[in-house]
Amino acid sequence: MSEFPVAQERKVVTSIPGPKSQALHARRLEAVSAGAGAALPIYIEAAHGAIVVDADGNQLIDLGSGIGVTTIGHTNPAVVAAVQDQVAKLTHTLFTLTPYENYVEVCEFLNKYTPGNFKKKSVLFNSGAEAVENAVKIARKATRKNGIVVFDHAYHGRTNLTFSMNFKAAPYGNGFGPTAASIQHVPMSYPYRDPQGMTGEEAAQRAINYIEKRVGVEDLAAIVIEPIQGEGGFIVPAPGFLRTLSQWARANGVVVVADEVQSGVARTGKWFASEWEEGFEPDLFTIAKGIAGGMPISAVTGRAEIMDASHPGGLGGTFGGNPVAAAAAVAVLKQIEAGGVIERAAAIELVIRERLEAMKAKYPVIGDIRGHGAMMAIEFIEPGTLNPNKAAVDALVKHCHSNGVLILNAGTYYNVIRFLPPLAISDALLNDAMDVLEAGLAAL
Ligand code: PLZ
Repeated sequence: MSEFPVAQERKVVTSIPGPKSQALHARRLEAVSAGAGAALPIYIEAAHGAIVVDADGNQLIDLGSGIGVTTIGHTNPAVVAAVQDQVAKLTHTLFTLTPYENYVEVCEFLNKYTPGNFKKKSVLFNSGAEAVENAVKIARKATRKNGIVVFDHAYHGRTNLTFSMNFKAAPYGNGFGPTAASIQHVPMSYPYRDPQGMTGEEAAQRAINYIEKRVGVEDLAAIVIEPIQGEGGFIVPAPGFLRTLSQWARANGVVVVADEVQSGVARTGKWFASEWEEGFEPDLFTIAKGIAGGMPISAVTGRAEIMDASHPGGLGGTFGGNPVAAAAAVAVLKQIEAGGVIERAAAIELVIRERLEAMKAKYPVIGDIRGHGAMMAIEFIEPGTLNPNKAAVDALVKHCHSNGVLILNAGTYYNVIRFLPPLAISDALLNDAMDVLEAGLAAL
């Protein structure tokens, strides 16, 4: 990790948050809307590789990547070089007015590396929510139908349409006005909480029964599903669930949208998490977060005939596929294509899984360990029950933060700790972070 200007080591030099962060936070409380929360109010000055440096000089091990964004690592040298080069050359034209090459190049990459052996096309936006909004527009336009099915525990964004698609009304939607119409939630496959022994096929049939009764197929445009749910708690559906759903959708003329905003782009040890399920064939993918090493850009990629059903001028936005963000995306995608990145995600899983399984054997608050690659999670319970244990998660998150490990919670019941480290993290740093976590468990 010597390519980074900051030593890849954990260093706690003040209380966390330290005095400089506390002063900045006081300013923030005066200036910034209360609507934007702050999970850990330490103010970050720099981040390199897998280390985040705050205003007080504390160095934290990053196990969150800004919620799965800096997958390639903070200030990945190729990304920095590509951005610096691009920003000095061309920062904006608006692609739909006067286009430029790297937008097309990002689309070519995504068309090639998303799963599905058919002709694909892409269109670029700025955020995950914007990609999901547009995937819904595209599916509705192509099918001339309105209904959208989403799943329990889902998260798709904070805009009016996407907060209406989230499972949790609080905190995302409640009080923010009328929800969007024609959206129906159906049961997800949640192996840890479903009836014992329920197969993926059975869980899919349960969802299909809901869809057929509550929505009907006549007006159903699309099913939108995260192949591994992110905010919901890294729920990995039982094998057979996604395949059965997509086969049913195909037979009924329903578009399947895989929301890979959190799970995509090398995160899970595959290009896209949808590949973990044999026979699952999404028509459209929404992609964001990890695609550009921290620069804001997102995409909808999928079947050419569905993507082309939208009329010229129907899709777009001023900043979508901005050339500087696109340059960063090309730099990330080239590194994944060159090899080693996806393999690193798989290797990280082995380190995390071994440590977590050992902890699970010792600490009965750990109910479940799940995930793929560098997208792993622990679900906490009250020992001997299935009752969610939010208190344990809160205590552990606090312990990790105080000891220089940046860790994120998740889950409908806030009882999940998720691991989304940058893939640039070394085994030594990962183990150091796991030692901190384990000390917190022992102290519970
Ligand atoms: N779809 C699957 O995970 C974003 C939310 C952070 P945006 N998840 C992190 C927060 O609290 O706002 C996400 C996701 C999935 C869509 C989105 C939305 O992506 O880039 O945040 O709009």
